[in-house]
Amino acid sequence: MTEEARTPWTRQEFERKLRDKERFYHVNHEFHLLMNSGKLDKDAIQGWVANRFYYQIAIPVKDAAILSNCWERDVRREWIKRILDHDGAAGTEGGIEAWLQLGEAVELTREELWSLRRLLPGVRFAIDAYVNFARQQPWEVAASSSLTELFAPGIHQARLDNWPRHYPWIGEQGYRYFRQRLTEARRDVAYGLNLTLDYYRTREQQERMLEVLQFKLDVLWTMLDCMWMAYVEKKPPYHNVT
Ligand code: AHQ
Repeated sequence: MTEEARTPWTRQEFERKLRDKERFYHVNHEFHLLMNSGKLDKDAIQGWVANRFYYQIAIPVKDAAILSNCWERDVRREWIKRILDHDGAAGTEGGIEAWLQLGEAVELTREELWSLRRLLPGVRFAIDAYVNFARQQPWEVAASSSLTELFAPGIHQARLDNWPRHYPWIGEQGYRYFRQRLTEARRDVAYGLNLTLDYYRTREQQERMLEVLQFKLDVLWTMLDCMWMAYVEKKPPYHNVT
């Protein structure tokens, strides 16, 4: 191996390598391209909201898994904010409640979301893989896998910009989650990026982080592959044998 290939990237080079993975972010998946150009039908929008509900309720469990492996009080004091952002805390209802309101805004009931009746097997497997990754990996590695949110502010803004004119039937209360996530994601990324740039020191560790980020990008992309089959191709699992 050449000397260059063993030399650690500078913080700036390392951050650039992370950000260079943006093209793999699921905002570029054809399901999102159809969504943000108004080409999904109501069933597809409802299916996306119902399947993403499982992701939303999994995030606090994932973050609690990270906390359970972390012995650093200062890190826990910061990371616990992510759980409260979703579960709610004194005076704020939280992101899960906001997503339930998104469900009602697309004409699903809260009971339907909680029932997980619409949850596709492949979406469940992808999300469970992410939760189990957080349980099994060192807390720093699991924490750094949240950095797909480097690319998230744009995706929430795209929904706020495009949905009202493409999907006028969606109730106004449905946009609350995306608005609050814009600020929360930026705070989370600032902390998660700094932690990541500090933790991965050697070139080998830095290359490993690129693999960790790709794993999480794969989780998000695979979720939409499953939703494409079910809600665009109209070929959900077992469609031809039931
Ligand atoms: O709403 C999202 C959210 O709360 C989180 C937490 C974070 C993590 O810990 O992995 N990732 C994430 C994401 C959220 N929304 C997704 C979307 O497309 O609406 C994006 C997703 C992410 O980028 O990982």
